[in-house]
Amino acid sequence: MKPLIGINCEFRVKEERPLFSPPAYARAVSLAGGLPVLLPIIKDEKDVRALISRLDGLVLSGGRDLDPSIYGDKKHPEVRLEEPERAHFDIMLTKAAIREALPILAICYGAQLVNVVLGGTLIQHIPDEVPKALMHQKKRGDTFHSVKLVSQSKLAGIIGKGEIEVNSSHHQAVGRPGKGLVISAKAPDGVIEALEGEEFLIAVQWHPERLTQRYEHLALFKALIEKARERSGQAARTG
Ligand SMILES: [Mn+2]
Repeated sequence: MKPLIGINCEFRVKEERPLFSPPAYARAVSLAGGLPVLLPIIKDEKDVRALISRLDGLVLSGGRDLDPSIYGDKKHPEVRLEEPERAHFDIMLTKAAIREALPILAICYGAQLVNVVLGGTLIQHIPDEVPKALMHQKKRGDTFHSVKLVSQSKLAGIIGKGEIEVNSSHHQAVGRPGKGLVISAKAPDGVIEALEGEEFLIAVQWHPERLTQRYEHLALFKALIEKARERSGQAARTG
């Protein structure tokens, strides 16, 4: 059986179709051998935990900005807040997934979400807080910057290289890493581009789902699905 991989959705209450997921996430999960399923916004915490117990892995997708009050900061004028309903659900989902050691691949806002849930902080607006910062805020296309992977990190093991080219579509970044998280990649300007934690928790600031034609980016999804498959096999034997 293919492992079941949950993907959280974007949510824009004022739009005609408020709940949606850019197709690249589900496509990347499928390409890597997983069965993708989009997750709606659920308000009941018990139901969120029940949902997590049915999944074999999780992709935390991109989004807007988290409320800086969560990590004890005042809001920068460039901050564009995520819908509170989505942020609330995402925080419950992430906490439950980490508690259950569900394999997680966290992307962009998803990486920032994981960091904040584990008590870390964010840089709210890179151009104002990082001296001589690169341009990280390209929306689309093939604009890249390089990232250096920390040797011996899980990420470097998955990717099999010390340096790769990534896309970049973020104006925020990880500040202080949360509890149990270590830095696994940085951009040349020092911006943290990836974190990793215990079990399988890989968080990247770039968008590997848009770069699956390059094996080093598809490799992140393949690693997630491999872990999810191992975990579901163990559950089947013990449960
Ligand atoms: Mn970047």
